[in-house]
Amino acid sequence: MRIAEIHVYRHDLPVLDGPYELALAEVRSVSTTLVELVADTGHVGWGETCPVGPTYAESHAAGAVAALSEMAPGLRGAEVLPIPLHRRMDGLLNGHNYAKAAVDIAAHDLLGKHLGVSVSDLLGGAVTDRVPSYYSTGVGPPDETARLAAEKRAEGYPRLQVKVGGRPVEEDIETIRKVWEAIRGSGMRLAVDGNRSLTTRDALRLSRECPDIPFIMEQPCNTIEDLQKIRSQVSHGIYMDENSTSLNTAITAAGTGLVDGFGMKVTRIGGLHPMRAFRDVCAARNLPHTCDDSWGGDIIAAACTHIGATVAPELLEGVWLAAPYIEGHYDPVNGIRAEGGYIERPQGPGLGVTPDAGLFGAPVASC
Ligand code: 0XW
Ligand code: MG
Repeated sequence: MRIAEIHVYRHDLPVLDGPYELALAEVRSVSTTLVELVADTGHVGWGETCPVGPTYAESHAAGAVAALSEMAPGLRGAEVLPIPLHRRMDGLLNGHNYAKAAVDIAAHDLLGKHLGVSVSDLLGGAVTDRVPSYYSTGVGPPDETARLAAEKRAEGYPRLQVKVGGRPVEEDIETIRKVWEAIRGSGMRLAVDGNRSLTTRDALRLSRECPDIPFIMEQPCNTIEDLQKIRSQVSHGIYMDENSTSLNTAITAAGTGLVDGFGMKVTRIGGLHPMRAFRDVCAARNLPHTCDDSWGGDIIAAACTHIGATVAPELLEGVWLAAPYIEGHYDPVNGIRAEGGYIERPQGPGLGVTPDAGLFGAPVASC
């Protein structure tokens, strides 16, 4: 099966009840990029990549469209199999994992439909049909964040991620303390995500002033060197998120014992094919991780759910969805939702979701 046509679409996703506050960004609306691959068999596959604004990671929406437009002509006629496809993409463009990921996801969808199997089967096989999610609060006032934590605990979420940073560390510490009061004893796990924003000084304070609260610190500081600096000085576990920009970086972080786990994004690492290798490296080192993305609609959500369903349950920290912050679904029937804090694995061949392409308007690039 070979690629016959490629279409690229842009679509806006306004943030419901926004903005979503990150330490280094205020997100009111994001622009997602969708890839539609049409095969010579007539099958159609969909992919998506959706940077959460231009400052969260080394990616931005216009960059995704530019990278895909650069690669598209050279992808016509390519075999729809992950290894030759990634080789082809790497021969057309250096880097830009987040754009290549959209093609990789569409290829998995296409291949699954062609073979009549789900994407999780292509990735080795699902071990569950009910995948845990986690809720992410955004940086907010201590009392409001604690109220939200209690609400999400009551809804059934097994894990909460509290965003910190971009303000005095005392307010972050107060927030963590109040959130813990709201969830302690419930079994809900806690991650404190600085999204690169903390100085090592403040990261050390945050850990030292909450010695009794069993959270993990997710990407507290900006660089790998900062993480190395605080590693031996904190008693809390450290997870890497934004710094793990490739399989190579993730292998080093896992192999050298720099981190205790990862917040991993499917598009940052280049798609489901590298994500599968990442999953297996983490399994070999017994390291927990998420399988999610920075933002996006039903396509990215389905991709994250399928890979999440293949992870050893004791190592899966959860699949985060932007769905609670987005109005509507691309697929009005089988759109991906978290209910009671868990996500049903989509059924049917490929990703198991069929977007209403009419939502996306005319393609911004086609060949
Ligand atoms: C919570 N997320 C998965 C969504 C936001 O875009 C940021 C991200 C993270 O963990 O950093
Ligand atoms: Mg994170």
